[in-house]
Amino acid sequence: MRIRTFTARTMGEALRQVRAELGRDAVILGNRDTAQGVEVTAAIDPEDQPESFQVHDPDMGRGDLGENVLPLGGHDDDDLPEEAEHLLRAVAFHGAPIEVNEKLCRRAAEVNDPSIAISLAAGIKDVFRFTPFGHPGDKALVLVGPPGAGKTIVAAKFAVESALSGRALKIATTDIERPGGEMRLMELAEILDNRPVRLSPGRRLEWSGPRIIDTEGVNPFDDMDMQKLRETIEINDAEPVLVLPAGGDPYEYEDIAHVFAELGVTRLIATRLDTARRIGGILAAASTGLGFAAAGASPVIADGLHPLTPTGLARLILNDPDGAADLDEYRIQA
Ligand SMILES: Nc1nc2c(ncn2[C@@H]2O[C@H](COP(=O)(O)OP(=O)(O)OP(=O)(O)O)[C@@H](O)[C@H]2O)c(=O)[nH]1
Ligand SMILES: [Mg+2]
Repeated sequence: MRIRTFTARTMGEALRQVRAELGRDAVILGNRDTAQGVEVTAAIDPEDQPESFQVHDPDMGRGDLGENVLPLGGHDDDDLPEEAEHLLRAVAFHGAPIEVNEKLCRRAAEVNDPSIAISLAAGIKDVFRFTPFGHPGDKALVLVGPPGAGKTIVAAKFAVESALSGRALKIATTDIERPGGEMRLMELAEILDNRPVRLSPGRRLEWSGPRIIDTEGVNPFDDMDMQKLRETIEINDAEPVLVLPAGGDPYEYEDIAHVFAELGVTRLIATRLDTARRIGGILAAASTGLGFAAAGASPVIADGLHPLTPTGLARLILNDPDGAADLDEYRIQA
């Protein structure tokens, strides 16, 4: 299996180059705009390459294919052609930025374990950070993110977890101006006997133990929205945690991650992993440096949150049907 990058003025031109040089079976790993036009990265199993481009001597012809060529499957080129193909297609499917896909596949190729999940997990460890929640400290967490990301459900899941474990956790919400904003939390509070504090944005929650503040959905590109959030974070001396639903546009999510990083966000909770087929957006956001703190894979509050590990993420990327089941085995302790 080989990976090669093509640059051209237009996408059509680049795809013609891919077709001409690698043949019809080439797998497109990704593309990005460049100053010159567009860059497309494609991969091919040498057996599927047109005759004129087949390289029979592994050391010969590599130069012909350019510096960006890399073998997947070891030095005798194709120990695992099927697995390599599966890996490339699975990674490309999610639509993460090309640099991320390339890094994941290069490292996986180096590791070349008989299990592609293990090879991919090694790539994942290199590219992403994993920063699970430890024992609840006295610091406040502020859940931030775009509208509808799952912030309130995450807060509710933490509340349920704390009720189950018997550890006190104060919940507050600044989503008090929008009709119905805090309704779900309030309903839950009745059941849990843990009434959330209605907190005006930019005000301090007077509570010294572990606490979580749910916030209203914001437009990440609106300075006033972000300033209001900044005030809430600063006055509460809190750690902002980004909540992002899987399934969003990778480039949009990269931008969103950068904007929230300016607020002090260093980790994220990925939600809706149960409903999204493509997690390239989440991968793109995390590739900017945000650590994976936890995952949400159900709208049902009682299902709780789950830790995300390199192997779990690898299985999700590989669309392993047992991957989602993996997430169900563990629960975050609030
Ligand atoms: N399937 C699924 N649905 C989820 C998950 N997390 C949240 N949801 C649903 O996503 C929708 C939005 O969730 P909320 O928690 O209200 O999102 P929010 O970020 O608080 O939204 P705003 O406060 O309006 O910004 C709801 O219908 C939730 O039930 C998840 O992990 N899986
Ligand atoms: Mg909400």
